[in-house]
Amino acid sequence: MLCFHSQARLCLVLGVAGVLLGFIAASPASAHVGDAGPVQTIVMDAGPYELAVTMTIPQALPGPLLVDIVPDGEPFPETFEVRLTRYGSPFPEKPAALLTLSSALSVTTRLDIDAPGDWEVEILARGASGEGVMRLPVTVFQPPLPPTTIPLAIALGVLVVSLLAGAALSSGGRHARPGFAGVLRFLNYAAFASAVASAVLAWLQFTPLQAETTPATPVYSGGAPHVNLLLATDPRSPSAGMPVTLSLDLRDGATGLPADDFSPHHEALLHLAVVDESGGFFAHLHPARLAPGLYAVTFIPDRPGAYTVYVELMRHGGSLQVVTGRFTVAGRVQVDAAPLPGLGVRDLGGLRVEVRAAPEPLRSGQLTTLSLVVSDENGLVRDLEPWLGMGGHLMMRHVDQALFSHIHAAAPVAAPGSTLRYGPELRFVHNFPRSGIYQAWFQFRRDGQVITVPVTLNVEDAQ
Ligand SMILES: [Cu+2]
Repeated sequence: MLCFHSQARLCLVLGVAGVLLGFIAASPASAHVGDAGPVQTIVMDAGPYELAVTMTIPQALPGPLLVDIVPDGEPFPETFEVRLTRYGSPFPEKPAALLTLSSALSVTTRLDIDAPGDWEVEILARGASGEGVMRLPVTVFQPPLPPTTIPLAIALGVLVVSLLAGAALSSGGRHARPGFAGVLRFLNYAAFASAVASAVLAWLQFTPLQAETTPATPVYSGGAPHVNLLLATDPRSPSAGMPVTLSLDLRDGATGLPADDFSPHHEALLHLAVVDESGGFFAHLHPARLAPGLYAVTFIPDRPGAYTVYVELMRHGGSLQVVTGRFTVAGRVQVDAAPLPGLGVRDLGGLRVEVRAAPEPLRSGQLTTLSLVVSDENGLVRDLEPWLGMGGHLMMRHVDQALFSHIHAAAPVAAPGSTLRYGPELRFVHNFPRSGIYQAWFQFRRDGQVITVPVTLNVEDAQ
C-alpha cells in the first residue's frame, strides 16, 4: 500500500509542478527558411560588400535570433545597422543593433524573436566604399504539438490534484476517520496510476520529438511552379566602364506573385552569372534581396555588347532551376578583348594554373574529367579554401547559349567556417551533350580571394 509522509508528498507535488511548468515553457521552435535547418549561412552582396551571414534560429520562443556577419572578401565595411521586422512590415527606423567590425572581421548580434512566423532581417553595411543593404527572410515556426501532449497534461494534472488532495487530507489528521481512509487509498492509487502514465507519456513525448522537428516544406502538387525573371537595368542604357545596377524581379510562373520561397543552396539564395557574348566578361555574383522576390546587384561591365544573365535558384521542396535574361551595353571596349585561352598552362596573379582534360580530344557524349593543377613559386598548392562550401566551381556554356552548366569539384563539401583545404588538383566530371565551342570559368579561393580561370573548350563530335 502506498502511503506518503505529508512533507515528502509536498516535495513530490512541487517537483511534479516544476516538471509541468518546465514542459510548458520548453515548447520547441524550428526554422524554416528553405531546407537549411536551424543554422544557415547565406552569402550576399550588400552593395559593394560581400557578406556571409549566419543565422541561428531560436529553438524556443521567445528567444534570440543569432546573426553573425563576416565579410566574404574585400572591401570590408566598417559598421552595420541591423533591423528586424515581421515579414512584409516596414523596418523600424531605430536599428535593433549598431555594430562595428572588429579586427576579428566578424560581428554577432542577438535579435529578440517573440512569435513564430515569417520575419525579415535588414543589414545595412557602411564603409569607405559606400553603403549597401540586404534583407534576409527568416521563418521561425512552432511545430504542432505531439499527439501525446494532451494525455500527458491530463495525467500530470490528475497526479498533482491527487497528491495535493491527499496531502491536504492527511495533514488535517482526518484520515483517522473511517470514511477518509478509503478516500486516501483511492487518491494514492490515482497518484500512482497517473505517475506511471505520466512517465510513459513523457517518454513518448520527448523521444520522437527530435526526429519530427524536421521543417515542413510547402506542398505543391507536381512541384513548385517555375520562376519568371523580369530584368531591368539602371541606367536603362548601360555603358561599358560605368556601373550598372541589375534588378531581378522574380515571379511565380503560375500566380505572377513575387517568388520568395528560395532555399539557400551553396550558401546563397541566388547565384547569378553575368556573361557577355564573347565570354570575356564573366561575373559570379550574389545579388542582395531587397524585398520579396526582388534582388539587385551593381557591377561594372567592361565591354559593349549583348550580355546574358543566368540566375540559379531553388524553390522550397524543388530542385535547382536556371532562369536567364539579357541586356545590352553600349560604349567602347575598356580592356584587351583577347579570346579565352584553351587547355594548358597560364599565369594568374602569381599562381600557375594548368587546365587538363582527359580523355583528349574532348568529345560529346563521353564522360570527361576536366582538372586544374594549381601551383605557385613554392610548388604545388594545397591550401585552397572552400568557397560557397566547395573546393571549386565550374560554370560553362555552349557558345550558341543553348547549354549552361554549373559543376562542382569532386571533393568533400565544407561546412561554413571549415578548415578543410583543397589542392593541388581540382577535378570536375562532365558529359558534353553536344559538340562545339564551350566557354568555361573555373573558380576557387585562396587567401580570401576568388580566382577565376576562363577557358575555351573545343568539343568534337562523338565518334
Ligand atoms: Cu554563387
